[in-house]
Amino acid sequence: MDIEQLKQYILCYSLNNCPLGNQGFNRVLIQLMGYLGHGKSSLINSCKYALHDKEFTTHAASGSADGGLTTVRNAYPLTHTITMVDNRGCATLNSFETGEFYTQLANFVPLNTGVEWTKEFDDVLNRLEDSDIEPNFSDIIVPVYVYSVKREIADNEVAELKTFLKTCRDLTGIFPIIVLTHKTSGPFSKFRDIFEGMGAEEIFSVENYTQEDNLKTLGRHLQFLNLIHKVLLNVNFRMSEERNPRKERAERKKFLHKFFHEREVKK
Ligand SMILES: Nc1nc2c(ncn2[C@@H]2O[C@H](COP(=O)(O)OP(=O)(O)O)[C@@H](O)[C@H]2O)c(=O)[nH]1
Ligand SMILES: [Mg+2]
Repeated sequence: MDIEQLKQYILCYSLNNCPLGNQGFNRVLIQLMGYLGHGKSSLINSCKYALHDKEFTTHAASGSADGGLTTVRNAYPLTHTITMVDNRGCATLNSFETGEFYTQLANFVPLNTGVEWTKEFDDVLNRLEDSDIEPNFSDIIVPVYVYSVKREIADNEVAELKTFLKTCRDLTGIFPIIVLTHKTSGPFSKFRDIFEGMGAEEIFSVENYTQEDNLKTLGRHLQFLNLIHKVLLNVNFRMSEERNPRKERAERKKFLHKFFHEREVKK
């Protein structure tokens, strides 16, 4: 596909055209995860720029220190079917942070509203129950993990990340697609090898468009369009089988209950 065909494929993508129909899903939710400052917001801005091609605009505020306790899990529609979600970043991958990530990934935290991070077991359970008031089961979730190659990575961190990524796979049925950012500022091929060793199936290295440097080139645009295209290929693969959105939501909820229960027991 050339760049125009690629754009058209993405812009016209509809779950209704899947071989078995939409099966009750109406949205592809690209869920971005990753440490603070690794380029999640910039990736959203870059994808929107590559797809819509107007002037570069900062949709997702980038570079701000959002280390507070409350945050908004912002959703940015790319097309009528595809939405990117800027999940709250974290600083480490301890069981508290991963628990918050899994809850966001499983779609049990509402979009576009302020969200308190919860440490207490009761609060965690209450939040899961509250999510049943307006349950969301019509999103097909695709996890994307963002990592900046400017950062060092320690051996114990590799082990933690491997477990984390595999859990994300179990939760969504898709191994997180890896996006290595700042590719011209670090040893991206070293990180490719590391993530491949963790079981990653798809690894993209990108230089995000930023306020400072948003000179549009074909290769740079293609990085982001190819990423979105790969997301849709994963969705097509999942949608080629019979699915039950309500049941899948229930499975995710059971998973979270088990995770938080085990964490509480350890504590
Ligand atoms: N040169 C370069 N800068 C980037 C890239 N990705 C993000 N940045 C910059 O890194 C900083 C943090 O990025 P941001 O998107 O806010 O990270 P987030 O916290 O994960 O959302 C910002 O100043 C961005 O402009 C990249 O691929 N290349
Ligand atoms: Mg951000």
